[in-house]
Parts: sequence; C-alpha cells; structure tokens
Amino acid sequence: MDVGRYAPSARAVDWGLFAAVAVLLATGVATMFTGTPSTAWVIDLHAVAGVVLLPLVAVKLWRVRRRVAPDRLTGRRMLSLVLAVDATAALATGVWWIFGGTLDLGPWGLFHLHVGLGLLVPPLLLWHLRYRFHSPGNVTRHGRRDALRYAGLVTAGALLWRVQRPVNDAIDTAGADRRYTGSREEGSGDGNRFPVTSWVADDPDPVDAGQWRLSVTGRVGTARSYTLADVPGDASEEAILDCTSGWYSGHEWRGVAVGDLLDAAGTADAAAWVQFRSVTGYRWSLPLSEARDAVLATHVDGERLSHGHGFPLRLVAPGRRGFQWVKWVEEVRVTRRRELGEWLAIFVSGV
Ligand SMILES: Nc1nc2c(c(=O)[nH]1)N[C@H]1C(S)=C(S)[C@@H](COP(=O)(O)O)O[C@H]1N2
Ligand SMILES: [Mo]
Repeated sequence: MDVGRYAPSARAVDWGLFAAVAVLLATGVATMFTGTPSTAWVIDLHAVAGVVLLPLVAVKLWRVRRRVAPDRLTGRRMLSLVLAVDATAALATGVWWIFGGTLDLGPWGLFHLHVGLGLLVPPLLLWHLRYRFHSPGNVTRHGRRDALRYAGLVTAGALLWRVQRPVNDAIDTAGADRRYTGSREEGSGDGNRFPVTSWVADDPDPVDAGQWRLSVTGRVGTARSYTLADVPGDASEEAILDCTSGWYSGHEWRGVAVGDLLDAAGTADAAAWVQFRSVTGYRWSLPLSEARDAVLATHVDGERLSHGHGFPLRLVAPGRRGFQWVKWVEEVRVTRRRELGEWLAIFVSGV
C-alpha cells in the first residue's frame, strides 16, 4: 500500500502527532474547569484532536512497521512501542467512553483509565523524542500539500465528532445521555442516591453535629459562628454537580446563601475571595461576587445530606466542576488573595 499518496509526509506526520498530543493534553487538563456551556468548545477540541490523532498514529505505525520486528527490538524501540500502545489505548478508551462503554476497575472505571493512559502519553512522547528528534528542516518541502491534507483531516475529524451524537442517539447507547462535558447522568433528583466521590484520601469520620460549628472569618467586620440549628436554611438552588471523573447529577439543594452569611458578618474593603474549608483540610476559593450566589447546602432534594455527601454542610457552586464543591465545610474565610496552597490541599488532604 502506498500510504504516501494520501498521508502527509513523514516529518509532517511527526509534527502533527506532536501538535495533536499537545492539544489533547492542554484541552484534557482544561476540562477540569468546564462548568458552563460556553466552555463546551474545550471538549469539542479535545475530541477532534483525538479523531485526528487516530489516523496519524496508524500512518506512523505503518511506516515504521519493519523496525519493530521482534529481532530488531532495542531498548529505545521498546519505549517507542510502549508509547504506541499507550496512545492507542488512550484513544480507544476515549472512543469507547463516547459510545457508552463502561469498565469496572474497583474504585475506578473507564473514564479514569482514559485519563490515566492519556496523561502517560506526553511524558512517553518527550522521552521518545530525546532519541528520535529530527529538526523540522524540510517539513516545508511538501508544505502546501501537507497543509491541505491536514485541513482535510481536521475537517473530517470535526464532521465525525458532529455525527457521533446522532449515532449515539440512534443506537441508544449509554453515551447518549452525555452532558457537553462528557459526563453521564447518575441519580438526578433522587436525594442522596448519587455517587460519592472523594478526592484521593479524603475520608473523615462522620461529623458530630453537636460539636460542629460553622465559622465565618477573615476579612469580615465581625467574625461569626453558627451551630447547625442556627444555620439559616431558606435558600434553594437547582444545580448540577458534574464530577471530572465522568458523571453528573442534578438536584435541588437547600441551605444558606453564602451572600447572607457575608452580609451578616460584613466584608472588609480588601475582601476579594471567599475560601470554603472542610474539616479534612480540603479547601477551595471562589471570587467574592460568585461566592455570594453560592449556597452552603444542608439538604438535597428535601433530604438531609448524608455523611458521604458532606453532612452537615457542603458547597454548591453552580457552573463549577464537582471537585470545587467542598464537603464537610466548617469555615468560610474571606480573603484578599487566593491561597495557592489549596491546589496542593485537594490532592493531599486526608493523607
Ligand atoms: N472535603 C472534600 N470535599 C470534596 C471532595 C473531597 O474529596 N473532599 N471531593 C470533591 C469531588 S472531586 C466531587 S466530584 C464532589 C463529589 O460530591 P459527592 O461525593 O457528594 O458526590 O465533592 C467534592 N468535594
Ligand atoms: Mo470529582
């Protein structure tokens, strides 16, 4: 078969592979922050880059096929082979997810596997490039032809991504109820019966409601402290919790509006951020104006929150991904600057 007639030149394929992986990494990480439909393009771009990567990997493998014969395998070629297998598996798990696949890996599933395999590709690729790097020198020799082929590839990728939705609907796969974030629906509107997801090792003992206090501190006029009975429960909010591990759940959350807590304490002029701190050390900040509209929920669909979902109080931050919805909140801290350590805290809290 003469791949060269249809495929971009060898150098252009190498650069295309590199660019596609860079886009996939950047957009993959950026999905962590896609909480509102205006950011749907991040996921679209991720998907299209994946569809483009598929034929590029196939062409690359076809061109190097003779170098990976068993008797010609050196250590470096083994590494390249591991990269090829990992990239193919990352693509396969992504496609499988889109068409409703599931996998039971104990606490993890197909989506986790996709993320894990995907995050391995860039380091493996960089390692591979240490040995196999060529200058882009003559990539321009077939410049015009290659540019046209890439334009075609990206267009085909976008079209394929466009038609997967009706295909999913037509054959009614579990991929049909995906949100634009890629997440699938679980237990909406049914009280506490939706998945419990904690980040890494956050697994506290149930909070003793008698001992527990909610304090409002930091750059406030008067610091406040509330017992559970004192927490006003007159705010309610319909919002979707959308976890970055691939599921979402919509509920009616009831509790106290953060804006009311802030009004009761009064905020100082320098106040710009509001940090929500969990009994476990897990914490996250929202800009002051956004925090005002958030709710600290005691109830979900009329039921008292269960321990797993953050009893007695959890943050409901509409438009933010699930990892920002802090559970077991015990402190609302008004600050001037955002604490950078909270990035670390979400990974290590509870360890
Ligand atoms: N304190 C604390 N809050 C947390 C987490 C955590 O590990 N610790 N996990 C977050 C993540 S990743 C998600 S998706 C949601 C899940 O909420 P749920 O367990 O009620 O479904 O809580 C968030 N809040
Ligand atoms: Mo999550």
